Amino acid sequence: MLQRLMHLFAICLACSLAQQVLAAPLLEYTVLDTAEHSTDSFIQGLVYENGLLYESSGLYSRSYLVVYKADSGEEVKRQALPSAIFAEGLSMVNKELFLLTWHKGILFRLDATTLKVKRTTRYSGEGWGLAKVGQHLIMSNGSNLLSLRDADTFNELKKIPVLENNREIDKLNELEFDGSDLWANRWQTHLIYRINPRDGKVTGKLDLSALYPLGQTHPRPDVLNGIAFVPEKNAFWVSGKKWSKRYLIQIKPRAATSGAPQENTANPP
Ligand SMILES: [Ca+2]
Repeated sequence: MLQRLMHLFAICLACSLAQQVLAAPLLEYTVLDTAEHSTDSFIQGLVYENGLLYESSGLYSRSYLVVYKADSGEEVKRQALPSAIFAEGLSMVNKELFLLTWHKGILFRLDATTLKVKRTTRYSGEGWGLAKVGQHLIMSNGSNLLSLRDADTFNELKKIPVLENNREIDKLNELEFDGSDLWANRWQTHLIYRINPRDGKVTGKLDLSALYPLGQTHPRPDVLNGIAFVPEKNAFWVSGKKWSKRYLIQIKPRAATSGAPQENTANPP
């Protein structure tokens, strides 16, 4: 009996070690800049274009869009959204903002300058994150299945399962594309996954637990959210729901090893 248990233990240990070896590498990063971020913002989507950050903030009766200068934080434009919607992911296609809603199944398409709604499109299921990937859009819905969509009609073209060493990575939330890789944060964690958008394979991950504003108590900071790629600096602005800061981070090219990532608090995506 003892011999059998020892054998079983050895198998479990070997499997555990194999999983660690085969897991996507933990990426290192450098903080290039730190700026103020509104603690009113239940940040969902974050998009950068030509020096401006476009941010969507969620919650019913409190959802809004805001545009501000990335360097100074100076507000350029703000638009409250209908009280019945819970704003979610945000992306930009040809000067038009695409905004998802959590449960309504409505995609809002807004003029990126005036923030006025130009038209709406329906989709099925929940809306979480959104990013422009080449000529298409990729949308998350809280599962491990990303949805590749036509950027004009918003029709689904295919589903992309996200896998890390054959393990499904679900709760994928805010998305960002940097020209070659797709980045997705996993809701309720401090992790951002680097994903090959063609096959859904995880090729690396970032643990941003060190950026969580532990010293901030009023209001209590919620989860990591919001990723916006800045091509001029080859870096990303990242922040979180009700965080008082946003951070410009640059990924270091080499991989590193580290301990297990931390989980965080629960709230809507
Ligand atoms: Ca984004």
